[in-house]
Amino acid sequence: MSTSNQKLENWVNDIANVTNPDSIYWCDGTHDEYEGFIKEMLNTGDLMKLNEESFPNCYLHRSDQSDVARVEHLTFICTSNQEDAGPNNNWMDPIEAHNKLDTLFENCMSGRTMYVIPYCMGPIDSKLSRCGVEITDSPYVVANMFLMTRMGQKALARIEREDKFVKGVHSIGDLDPDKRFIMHFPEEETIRSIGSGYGGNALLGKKCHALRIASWQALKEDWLAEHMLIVEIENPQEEKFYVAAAFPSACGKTNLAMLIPPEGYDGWKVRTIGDDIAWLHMDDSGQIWAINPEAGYFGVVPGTNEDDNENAYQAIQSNAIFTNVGLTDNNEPWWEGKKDGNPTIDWKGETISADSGNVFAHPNSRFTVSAKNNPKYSNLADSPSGVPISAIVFGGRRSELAPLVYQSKDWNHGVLVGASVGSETTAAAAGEVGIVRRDPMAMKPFCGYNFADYWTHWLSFSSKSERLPKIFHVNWFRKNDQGFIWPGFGDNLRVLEWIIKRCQNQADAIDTPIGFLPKPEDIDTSGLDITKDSMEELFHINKDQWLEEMESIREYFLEYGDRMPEMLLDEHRKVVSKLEQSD
Ligand code: GTP
Ligand code: SPV
Ligand code: MN
Repeated sequence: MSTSNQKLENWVNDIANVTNPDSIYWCDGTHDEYEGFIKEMLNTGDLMKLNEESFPNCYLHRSDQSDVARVEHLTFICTSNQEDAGPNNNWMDPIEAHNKLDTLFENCMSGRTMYVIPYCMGPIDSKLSRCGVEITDSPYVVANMFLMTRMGQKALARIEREDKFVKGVHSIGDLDPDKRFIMHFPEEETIRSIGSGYGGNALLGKKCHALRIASWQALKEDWLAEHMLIVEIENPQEEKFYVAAAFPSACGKTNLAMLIPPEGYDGWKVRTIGDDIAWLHMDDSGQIWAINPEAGYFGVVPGTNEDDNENAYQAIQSNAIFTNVGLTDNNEPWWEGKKDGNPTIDWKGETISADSGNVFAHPNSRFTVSAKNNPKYSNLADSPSGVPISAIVFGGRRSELAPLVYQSKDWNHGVLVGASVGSETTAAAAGEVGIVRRDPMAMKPFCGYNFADYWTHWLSFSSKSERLPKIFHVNWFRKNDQGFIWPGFGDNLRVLEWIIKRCQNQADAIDTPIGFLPKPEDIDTSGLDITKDSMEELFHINKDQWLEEMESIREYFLEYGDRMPEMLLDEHRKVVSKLEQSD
């Protein structure tokens, strides 16, 4: 196979001339092809077959031990003007970046096959979808892209029709962390990634294209590319609602997207549209619609079990690729939080004992599965027009401060709520874990341009529509000395219920300086083992702590200088003055 599109053909040849592969292979996206790649990787040792009886068609991949997470310090946005990348991004001059990369990519594929993956982010026949082509020398990347995107012949046909695609080149290089770079050229709509085979660094359709490049395109074309799950919630009256929620990496998106209603919530149905990325577009009537550009999940494995997240657990029983989990004595995958099995080998392949303190799965170990594996997959995930969004929810991992849920006063205040998200860092990115950092809209690692311009773009929607989604903030992670106060997982539906009722004007609220809080009786806690005191603790607003938080947000905003939208600073001042006046 090759292509009738001259631009694509020329580009592939240009890359081949630099990288010098032994051969070029165009992926057609068929199941047979996938099976072929799996077989090849079993031969090379890139994959190991897991217990065929209990985990049919499941495989284990062990990544290089220095290559287990996204690397934000090696991720760059290369715009001609540094200001356009903003203080939120590492920046490199595009000419300097290209020079550096040209040296690194020279002959990097010699002795290897170069795979060409045409892919479509979003339903193949949706006008909201965008195509790309990833060139890679990693069969593991091809197999993951097969499970997670719509790739192959149909995508190529669309690219040939549209004559437009994002260009991504990836090579594992020699996996040397000192020669690892994930570079984005939004003005050229190109991505170059070298030295890592892992997740968001290497599966270029995901964070590199669908967020960093797409957020830039969305700015130019007046839409939004966000780090959001999309969940469908049907109430007992059979009314359906669609909620989009942005939480930082490893803060609960996949879990919320696959939620199972708790006991007592008879008649409620929850289905998944997407678990990580949403593209939001406004129609002529002012309604926001969302598509999930992905077709599969690259999910956090640790903590996945039949009690907390049965849908995800079911989804990974067959046809899954596991990356960096441990193994049991009968060759099943094993991870912390799994209820059964006798683990003996850790993610590095070393035999260790199950003594306390020993960890078998890497904290950022992941599963890759097609979205169709999810028992609660919604067919509307394939709908070309997407789904209408009623509510946007922001959240973070905050052991203190942020209440279980609150609602913004209006859209502009909601933009402040999103821009103010802070969250404790997790293992999803290399670096220290558990430190609160500002992660506006959960997009700190993913916004392909200056956050100040991004907030201005968000604010611009307020004048465009009377039908904007309501904006909320949640925190499942507030702690006391016994650990998490809120049970979380399925019980988060109790909070979503209030959110939906607010969208329908069916629930009251308490007006506070930080936003609208539920009345205590409006969060249904029946059947829950939680005291009234704990509920009060979950909603407690500590004025001094909040004033401190607002001050740290103000200081953060100052980093954005002149580009900072005055409207957002106004929203900030309003909250501070209301806090100061409160008792
Ligand atoms: P990325 O794929 O990195 O973007 O992560 P994500 O936002 O999809 O996070 P995910 O749903 O995979 O959850 C990450 C971790 O948070 C897992 O270990 C979960 O067990 C835990 N978690 C998710 N939801 C809850 C919750 O409601 N309460 C508590 N306490 N933990 C949760
Ligand atoms: C995240 O880190 O937000 C992920 C995993 O979803 S990765 O694909 O590595 O970005
Ligand atoms: Mn993510």
